[in-house]
Amino acid sequence: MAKSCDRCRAGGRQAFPVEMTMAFQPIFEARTGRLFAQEALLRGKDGSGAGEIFAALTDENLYLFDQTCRVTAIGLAARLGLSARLSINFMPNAVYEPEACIRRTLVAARAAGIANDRLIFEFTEAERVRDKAHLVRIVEAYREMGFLTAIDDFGAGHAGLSLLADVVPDIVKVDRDIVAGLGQCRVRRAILARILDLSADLGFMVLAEGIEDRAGLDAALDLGVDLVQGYFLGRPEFEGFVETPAGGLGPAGQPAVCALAT
Ligand code: G
Ligand code: MN
Repeated sequence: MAKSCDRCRAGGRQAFPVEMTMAFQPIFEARTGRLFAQEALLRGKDGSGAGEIFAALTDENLYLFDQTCRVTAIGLAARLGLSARLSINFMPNAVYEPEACIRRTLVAARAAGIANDRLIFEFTEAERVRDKAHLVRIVEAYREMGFLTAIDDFGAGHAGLSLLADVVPDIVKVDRDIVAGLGQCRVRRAILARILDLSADLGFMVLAEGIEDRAGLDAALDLGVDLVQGYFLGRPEFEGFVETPAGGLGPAGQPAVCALAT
């Protein structure tokens, strides 16, 4: 507990190589084409990718980094007139005590007029989560606070079935390595279909991420995914929002949204 309080007091000044800001990428409802959420993706204020900032992360500044990302994403999204939900990536290893470490996020969300149930927290196991029980505790605490939760990159690395066995989130984001080439690959379609079977049993929504072409979108819609995200529908927008599926999506002469609703 003392540790988390020290970390909280250390907040304020950021010691990262470039000032942080966000790009936002839209997530759409598959059946209606309506905007479901905007995912906040870290960028440098100078337009650089997040690589330089990630390279400067240490055990000491991880907490401040994670807090800065959340507060930046919430503040900027509100200033841009967020109309849907906001999805934020978080690092389980940067959270010590869920209740203590969430305070700045709650303050930022309240100041921005964003209700807790409009915030989604995406977690993954990019580096093997050091303490699975710790992650489960965080997710349970977040749910009690009314946030939505999502497993990111499901099916890649360590973010797999054993993680799902321990925490059933509101949303499972199926990794783009499975979604890419969905239109041409029977094996990938079979995998996605079984994830959808699981979702019917367990009650989570399935999001296909990394949709890059028409064939991939059609295959995902045919299989019945709930949510879609990817360059084909909308690229991350630097300090801005894309709010309708990208042009050229629908058959000629039809508004793009209609094609998604079929
Ligand atoms: O791990 P996570 O899914 O949060 O990663 C988001 C990253 O994925 C961002 O850097 C974003 O630019 C990238 N991304 C989003 N959509 C696509 C896509 O359709 N194809 C590819 N290759 N990358 C994507
Ligand atoms: Mn993500």
